[in-house]
Amino acid sequence: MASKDIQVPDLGNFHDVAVIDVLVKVGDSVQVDTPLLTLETEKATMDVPSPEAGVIEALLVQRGSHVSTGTPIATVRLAETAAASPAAPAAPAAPASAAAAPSAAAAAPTATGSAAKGATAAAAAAASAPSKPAAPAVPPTPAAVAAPAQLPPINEAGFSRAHASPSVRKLARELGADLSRVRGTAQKGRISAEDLKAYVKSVLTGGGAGGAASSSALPRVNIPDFAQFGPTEVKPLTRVRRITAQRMHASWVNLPHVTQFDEADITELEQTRQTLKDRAELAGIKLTTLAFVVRACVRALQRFPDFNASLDESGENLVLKQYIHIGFAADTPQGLMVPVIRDANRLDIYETARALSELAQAARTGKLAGSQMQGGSFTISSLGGIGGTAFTPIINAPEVAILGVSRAAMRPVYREGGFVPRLMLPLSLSYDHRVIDGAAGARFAAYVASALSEVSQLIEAVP
Ligand code: CAO
Repeated sequence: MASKDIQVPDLGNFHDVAVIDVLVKVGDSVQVDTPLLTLETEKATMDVPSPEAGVIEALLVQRGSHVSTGTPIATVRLAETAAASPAAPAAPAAPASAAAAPSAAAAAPTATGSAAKGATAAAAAAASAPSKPAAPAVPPTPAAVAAPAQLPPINEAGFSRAHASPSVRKLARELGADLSRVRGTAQKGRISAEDLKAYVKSVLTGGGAGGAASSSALPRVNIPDFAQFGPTEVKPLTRVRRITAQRMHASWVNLPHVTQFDEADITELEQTRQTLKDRAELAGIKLTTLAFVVRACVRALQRFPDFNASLDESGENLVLKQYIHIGFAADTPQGLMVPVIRDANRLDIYETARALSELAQAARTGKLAGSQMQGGSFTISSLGGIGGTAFTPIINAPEVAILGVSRAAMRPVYREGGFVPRLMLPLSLSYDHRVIDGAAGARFAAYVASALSEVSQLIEAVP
């Protein structure tokens, strides 16, 4: 009996398409049109059917591989009858759902409810995406007919990041459901088929678009196919960046931010720092401006305890913390990390400086333990070593405030009838306006500025 290599049929302009499922294994008997693989493009999933009948002798791709037109998929030992009449390569199955082409669906608002309309949507998809192959004008599957126009369009970036198995991803494509909106309840937050069905049901029964992303009913940003404008390269976000993105977004949409700007005269502070720096260096300590800022914040948090607090789950109580754990943003090769100096109120200026450099070093070398990034009650984001005159930091929720520090610069300051050169440090305090009033925000920032200008209090021993 002869054997034959089965290849990926013509995929039009699609290249390097992801194999999200391999549907057969070595030894399986297949008929003509038995699905062999499921592929997932940006717009749809599609099954690749076998053009031959026979037995799978070898599999040449695996889940997670990327294939293009002509890539060998499997070797099939041909059944005798089939061997006598070689079949033409089969076209891939139709994209599972017209709704899986969100931009096209949006461009064809009448495309709902019937097979004919579904086909119109598929044609519209082809028309609106000239760089993609035309979607076959075939009636959509029952699932596609059932897919309602009310389901929000698929956000491709979010969909590809969603934690779900290939079969659930496939089902989501068939239903035209955006996985990034579905809350996963399986192990480690994985989205199960039940989660997906519950989400779709909730939307169809008028429960809203559901899911974490849509509970705030935010309009989605439409992501076009950038390749139509020129060459592109896809670079996956690092794990740290993905976590940062999620947290920043959660804070940005949940906390009403106000940023209060102020500036501190650190002329004396810098003179003192220069005199203490060499002594600190002998003890292996790098005494930077930031250590003084941490000390000033400790004093301000002791004076204004509402800034060292969090709203509880109900949003109706303020949890005042009896400890002062100060986080600071550190720029690392892996991305932004926020190590926490525990009990910063118990550390003097040298201990604070040592804690800063040890934690920053651990963060940069990937040696920071998870526990060293937890429990912060207030955060400082210092870009002073880099530059800038001001910025609006995003609060490290559930904390209620964050202090941004920009680069100190010598500036002419008008005092007692004349201009004098002073070293001025720009401060940007962002606070949660649900908890902190504008006047309190201004007082806190002014207090930090004044504490920084009274350096003797920052370097005195901690009781
Ligand atoms: N103005 C002027 N000079 C400053 C300064 C400021 N605001 N802050 C620090 N400097 C000086 C330091 O005093 C030091 O001077 P010397 O060499 O004379 O001692 C020099 O700049 C370098 O300091 P550094 O950056 O090495 O150390 P640091 O303690 O100031 O900061 C750390 C440590 C980890 C915060 C910093 O390295 C870092 O990663 N910054 C980026 C934080 C970030 O990405 N924030 C954005 C987060 S998104 O909101």
